[in-house]
Amino acid sequence: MFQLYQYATCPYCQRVMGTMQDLGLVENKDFVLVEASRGTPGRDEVVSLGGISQVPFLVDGDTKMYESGDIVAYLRKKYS
Ligand SMILES: N[C@@H](CCC(=O)N[C@@H](CS)C(=O)NCC(=O)O)C(=O)O
Repeated sequence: MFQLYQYATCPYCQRVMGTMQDLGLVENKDFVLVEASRGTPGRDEVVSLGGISQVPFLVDGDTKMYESGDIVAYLRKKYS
């Protein structure tokens, strides 16, 4: 199960979540969404885990990734 740090109105997050939907991934089975708009504990976790205050941010075990395009490619490769 991977974690996606995101917030609803972020277009880059929406792009990643659209891909997750296309791939048929199921919340709380395949992934957990973590609210990470500015000023939230989730955003603090993003900075502490990845070093940059930016979303979307994916954590899948030891894999930590920013950049929606990279995340989309990673998920398509893993789940297609
Ligand atoms: N190139 C990045 C852009 C991501 C990005 O700009 N995310 C915005 C939110 S939509 C962000 O985290 N901005 C910094 C902030 O909210 O503090 C991607 O494709 O993921």
